[in-house]
Parts: sequence; structure tokens; C-alpha cells
Amino acid sequence: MNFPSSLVTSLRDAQRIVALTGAGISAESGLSTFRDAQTGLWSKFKPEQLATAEAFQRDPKFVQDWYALRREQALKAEPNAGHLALAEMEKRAPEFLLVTQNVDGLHARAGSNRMVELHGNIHRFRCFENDCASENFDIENGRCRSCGGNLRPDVVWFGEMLPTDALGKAIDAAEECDVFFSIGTSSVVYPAADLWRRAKERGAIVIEINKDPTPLTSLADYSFLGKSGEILPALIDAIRNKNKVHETSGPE
Ligand code: BV8
Repeated sequence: MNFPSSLVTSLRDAQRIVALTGAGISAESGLSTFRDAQTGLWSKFKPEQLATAEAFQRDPKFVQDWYALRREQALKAEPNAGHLALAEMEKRAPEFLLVTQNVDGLHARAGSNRMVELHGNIHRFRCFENDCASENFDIENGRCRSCGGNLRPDVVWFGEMLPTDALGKAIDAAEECDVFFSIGTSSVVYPAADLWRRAKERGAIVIEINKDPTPLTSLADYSFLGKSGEILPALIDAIRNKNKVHETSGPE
């Protein structure tokens, strides 16, 4: 795969890189994206309808089972070449922050450390009614032993505020970065979908890598339509080779 040499040079020389990821980066690990049709009992529902406090209030078991299925699928899945490429990019860049909308935990399993989970993590739980301490959680039965209430996944539901520290870190990093990647996301869920604009307004290069066009495609400096598990490793290779050229032939 060929990349514009100006892009590879910018990436090689970048001091601060931010990468925003969405469900698309986990698609090649076999996990369905949010836009993909729901399966089984939940096929009649849009994720936005299930991932809400109202839906949980209405039928906790139904929503708990949906998350249990997604949790099981995430545990069975393996990080793919896209996740691994970002873990490598983290090691190369002087400053790097991975901002993920994914709750599947695959980035951490791929070795990413400098990361914020904007929408939480499906493998953690909270007490829905009283936010009781976690040591008394009966995960098996989805109950809080302290208050008898229901356990919910520690994710951000639609209509709920994002964790202030994670969002604060993401906004600061976006506003200070040289390069901002938007990877495997439909760029429609806010406030995550607004981060690229903050970076762009402060002079960053915005690069989109996504299978299908999004509202960002025509606004990004570079937009590569394709699979992140193929494009990201190729980009890392291009940077690595540029380094070799640079080392052997001296400054441009
Ligand atoms: C809030 C956790 C406010 C749960 C999630 C401004 C304008 C309009 C609406 C709003 C706005 N501000 C707020 C809103 C409302 C809402 C929102 O944005 N709605 C959207 C639908 C319009 N936002 C909220 O509710 C947020 N909270 O605003 O609170 C507030 C303020 C004050 C006081 C109280 C409250 C909370 C948003 C977070 C919700 N939680 N997840 C769970 O996972 O169960 S969001 C969830 O959906 C994901 O985390 C992710 O963020 C989003 C899905 O998006 P993507 O990840 O992009 O996935 P998608 O399937 O859409 O796209 C995948 C893409 O990958 C596709 O484009 C495809 O082409 C591509 N792809 C596929 N395969 C590949 C690939 N790309 C590369 N390689 C491949 N192989």
C-alpha cells in the first residue's frame, strides 16, 4: 500500500499523536459494530435503545443478558493487527494517547497503555440503584449484595455523562496533538465525534481510516477507506522504511 510521502514524513516527525477508535477496529476480531444488525433476542432493537438507563430500568435482565453476550464475545475475541499496530505506534511516538469508544477491552489486551476508555469497559460492573462498593457484587446473578439492587455494566449509556477525567484527557490531548487519527468509527456519537474538530482547529493533521465514508471523510486531511487491520500495519511499515531511508541517506 502506498501512502503520500508528505504524510509518512509528518507521522515520522510527529511529537504528539492522538488516535480515536470505534467499533470498526474490532470488526476484524469478529465483533459486530454498533451499526451492524443486532442478533438474537435483541435484533429488534437499535443499540441506542438498549444502551440506556431507561431500557435497564424497564427490563434489567434483558439488558444484562445483552451485555453478557457481548462480554462473552469480547473475551473469546483476539486483538487484531489494527490493535497491535496502535500499540506499536504508542511505543514509537514521543507522546501518544489512544482514545477509544470501545468497551471490549481489546486495546489493553493488545498492549496499549497510554489509553482512555471514553465509554467505559464491559468487563467492569456498577451497582445501578446505589452505586455501592464493588466488593459485595454477585456478578453471577447480576445483583448487589449490599443493597439487593441490580448490577449494570460500567459503561456510559446514551444520555449519560462521560467520565470527566477520561473526557478531559481526551480533549486536552486532541487540542495539543500534531496528528489526530479517527479509526473505525462512524463519527456520529458525541462528544467523541467532536474531538477531531478540536484538533483540526489547532493545526493538527487529521487522518481517517474507515471502511465506509463518514461525516468526517470530506473534512479530514487524509481519508483511507478500507480495513484498519490492513491499513494501520502498512502505515507503520511505511514509517519504519522512511526511517531506514532517512538513516541511510541523511536529512532530506
Ligand atoms: C451525552 C457504551 C449528555 C455503551 C456508547 C450532539 C449532537 C447529537 C446528539 C448528541 C449530541 N450530544 C449528545 C448527543 C446524544 C448522544 C449521541 O451522540 N447520539 C448520537 C447517536 C446522535 N450522546 C450521548 O448520549 C453521550 N452522552 O451526551 O450526555 C449529557 C450532558 C449533560 C448531562 C447529561 C448527559 C453518551 C454517548 C456514549 C454512549 N455509549 N457505548 C455500549 O457500548 O453498550 S456509544 C457506542 O456507540 C460506542 O461506544 C460508540 O461510541 C458508538 C458507536 O459508534 P462507532 O464505534 O463509530 O461504531 P459504528 O458501528 O457506528 O461504526 C463503525 C464504523 O466502523 C463504521 O463506519 C464502519 O464503516 C467502520 N468499519 C467496520 N469494519 C471496519 C471499519 N473500519 C475500519 N476497519 C474495519 N475492518
